[in-house]
Amino acid sequence: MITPHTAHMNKLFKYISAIFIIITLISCGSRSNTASIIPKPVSVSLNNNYFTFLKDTEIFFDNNNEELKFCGDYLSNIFKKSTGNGFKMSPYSDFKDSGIVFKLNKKLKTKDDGYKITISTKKIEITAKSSPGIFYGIQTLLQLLPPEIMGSMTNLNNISIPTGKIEDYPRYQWRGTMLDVARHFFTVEEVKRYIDLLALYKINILHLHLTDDQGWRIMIDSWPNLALHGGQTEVGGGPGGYYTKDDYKEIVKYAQDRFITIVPEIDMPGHTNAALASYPELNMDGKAKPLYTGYSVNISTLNTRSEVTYKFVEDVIREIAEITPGKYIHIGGDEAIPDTYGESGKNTMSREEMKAGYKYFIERVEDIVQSHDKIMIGWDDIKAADLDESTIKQIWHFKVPPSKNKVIISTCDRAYLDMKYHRYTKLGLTWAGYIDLDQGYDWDPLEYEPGYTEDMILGIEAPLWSETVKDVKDIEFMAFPRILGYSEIAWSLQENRDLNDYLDRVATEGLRLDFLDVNYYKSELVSWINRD
Ligand code: TNX
Repeated sequence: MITPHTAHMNKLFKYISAIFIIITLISCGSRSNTASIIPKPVSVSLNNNYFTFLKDTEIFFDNNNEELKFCGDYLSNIFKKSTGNGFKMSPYSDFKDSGIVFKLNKKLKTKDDGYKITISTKKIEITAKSSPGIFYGIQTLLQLLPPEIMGSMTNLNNISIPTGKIEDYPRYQWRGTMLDVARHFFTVEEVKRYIDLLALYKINILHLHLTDDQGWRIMIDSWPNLALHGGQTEVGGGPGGYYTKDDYKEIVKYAQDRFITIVPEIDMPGHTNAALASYPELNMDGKAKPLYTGYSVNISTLNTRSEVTYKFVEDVIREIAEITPGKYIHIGGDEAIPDTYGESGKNTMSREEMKAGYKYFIERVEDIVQSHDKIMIGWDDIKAADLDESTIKQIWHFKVPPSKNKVIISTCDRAYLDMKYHRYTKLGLTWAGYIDLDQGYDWDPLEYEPGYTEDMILGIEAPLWSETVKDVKDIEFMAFPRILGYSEIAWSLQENRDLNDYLDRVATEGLRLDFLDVNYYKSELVSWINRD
């Protein structure tokens, strides 16, 4: 029997259920509308349908384009490794209505390196102005997939991604990191592994710090002892090593395929003990120095007033320029006025003469770099010289007022990957402070110093000095997950960035890093997701 009371209750029940359904729909909608992507794209709009990858899913692309072919193979190989099944690559003209499509469109409205992804139930289309954009689109796509996709043979079935649209482009053109292969030497394979990981986060610059007091790591044919003698040890006295020119070219090509430019650094006139140990004529007192395996800085300088020095610089820069397709050569220039000089502790120049010699050196080396059609980069110490406007300053510690020279921001208290995360971190140094994920992430390069505008800043670079970093597991521990934040600072719009939202996405990224077998730091700031 239906009493007025039960009728009322039924109505109430329907009403409550309706509200419940609406709330559920709204929350499902918003859940699938957001995605955990690092660096955060400009805009993401996903909905409730799905594209499912099948055994016979094909990639369609302009098969005359080698870079796009690389992109297709790259995506296919990741699937093959984790599911046993890669994708057939087919010419664009064969496309009917379903599959994955890479499309280049020079007129696409986006910034350089930008891309758009449209996902429908039948088709995933990545469009970009040029191939790097397609590669970055693939990285975003990979982050929409289950983390298992980054692992090997994990029995994945029915892999699907939500339909929708992503539009994206980078804030800065320079999205870099630096690896110090001088304090400790890393093999070609170790560097390649690092490059693979960097590529996942749309990083496009790997600066290699190739020479320092403790080791010279690249063969220079006209001065072979640099590598043969100066490369035979490292911090702590280990065996060191050096890259042959073929090794270096292999690294350059491996990086280039992944749209990463290698920027070689030959640090001068300071940080040159390995060179001074290899050739007596480079020393002010004409005597070769012993090899050095400690980690003090400010201990060495080339003789800035000797013509032999400039013959040496010309030969080294020429040989490096010949094997470097990128536009840039970094000449270091940091910490070049030693506190004491020579084995006896005696300087053959006064401090004032050394400062004038430094300025003269930087200006002359700038001419040499430019004569080989390269753009010079130096650490901010080079502001002491009168620089050509094409030269780039890499800011690490000095306050550098805005000038005609573009800058790369690498401030040591925010962006140094060799600083400890906190006081109990085993690896790393502390002189610039502790850098946990918040300190590393929560800053805006534009606010570095008043007076800078966006166009004066090329971008950011996070250096990993390797005094305490000995192998690839150590590299991973110091770089990950911090480097995800640097990739986001360099790529994502400032208004799209938020620390708590970033820390949530790092948690999801932890699952992918697990499948990639990365030895990353489990910051207490992140609520890591337990896989079971
Ligand atoms: C300063 S940063 C250096 C390096 C050290 C580093 C250690 C810079 C241009 N010079 O030589 O390795 O500190 O954190």
